[in-house]
Amino acid sequence: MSSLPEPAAAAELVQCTWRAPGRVNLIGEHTDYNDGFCLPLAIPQGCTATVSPLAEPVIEVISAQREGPVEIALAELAPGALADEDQWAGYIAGVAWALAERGHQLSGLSITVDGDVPAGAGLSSSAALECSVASALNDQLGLGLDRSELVAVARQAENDFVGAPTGGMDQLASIFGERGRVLLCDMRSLAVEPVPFDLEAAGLTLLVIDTKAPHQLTDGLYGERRDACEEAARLLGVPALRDLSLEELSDAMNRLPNETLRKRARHVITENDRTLACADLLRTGQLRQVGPLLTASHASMRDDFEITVPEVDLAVEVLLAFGAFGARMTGGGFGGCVIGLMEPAQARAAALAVVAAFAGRDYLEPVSFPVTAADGAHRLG
Ligand code: GAF
Repeated sequence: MSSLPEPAAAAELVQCTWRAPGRVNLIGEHTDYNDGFCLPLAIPQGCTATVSPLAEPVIEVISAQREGPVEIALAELAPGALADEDQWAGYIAGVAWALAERGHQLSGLSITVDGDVPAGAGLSSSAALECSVASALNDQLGLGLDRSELVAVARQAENDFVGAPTGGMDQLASIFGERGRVLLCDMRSLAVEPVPFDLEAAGLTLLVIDTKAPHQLTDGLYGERRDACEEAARLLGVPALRDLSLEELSDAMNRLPNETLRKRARHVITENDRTLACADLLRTGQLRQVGPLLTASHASMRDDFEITVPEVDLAVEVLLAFGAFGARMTGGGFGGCVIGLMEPAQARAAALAVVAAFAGRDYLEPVSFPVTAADGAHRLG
């Protein structure tokens, strides 16, 4: 009688798969939530999300890396709905929630993810998850969202569903990434300028050392840094620290009431300046010359923003001792990864030297790998 397909048959009709990358931030750390500048690159490691329809009004989340599945009724989809052991699914369910919050009609969906960005290493495994899922849902549900809207959806999932008060750089990099380019991101206007970063042509390696020192963005320390920056901006009478130039630094230092606020503000003001200087050098193909800016950025994160840990400081020292043009921690900090810009011939010896130095101090064994600038979110099938 009815010409409608059976639910099970409908569920088999369509599915789509998208991949979105993690990122390395070349420079411009903790500047994004200060309306400032950052210079990330999308990396080859990423997350693949496959979405297919379900007959039942539920979101089913399956991860190749986790026990599961996790199932949430559409009617119950809200921040706080997930049990403690299912929190990992929040980055995925949160995207569906963000779409619903924006008025998009959801139906039952199965979402399967599979990623190879090391979790908790500061390489934005969470943005890779969110952006692959946002892109796949956009496609599957025919929502017609553009890339800027996808960034906003992914960020809403992270900020308001997962509860990590992050600044948006990671989602921008994951969606807008371009092979052979870093992205100069203006985090006030959200304008993105791809800047050439062809490591192979320059005869360089960007080596990542995952120090295995755990890193988390929901443990309060990240939020504390953010609060301090906002407090400094308020006391200095500007909308955000982005509004202060290097020329205004010494006046700002005189006006802030305590050493902690002075250090936090000095990091952000000098980091914005280093990031713009770095983009200027890269525009004219001077890749080696950015090295000292990377190393200065690390010193600023270590001494002023105070977000490094002994493992990352040691890895940076060893990379520099082994001839890196520049080295720094990348990402939110308090652990995670270090990057070193170096000659390919030096990379292997440097990586082995980091392993040896860590073994001597009883740190966990670090893992290293080179990265290149890769494409942002794209459809696989
Ligand atoms: C994390 C956050 F998610 C970003 O928004 C950014 O603040 C970064 O730390 C530090 O630059 O990756």
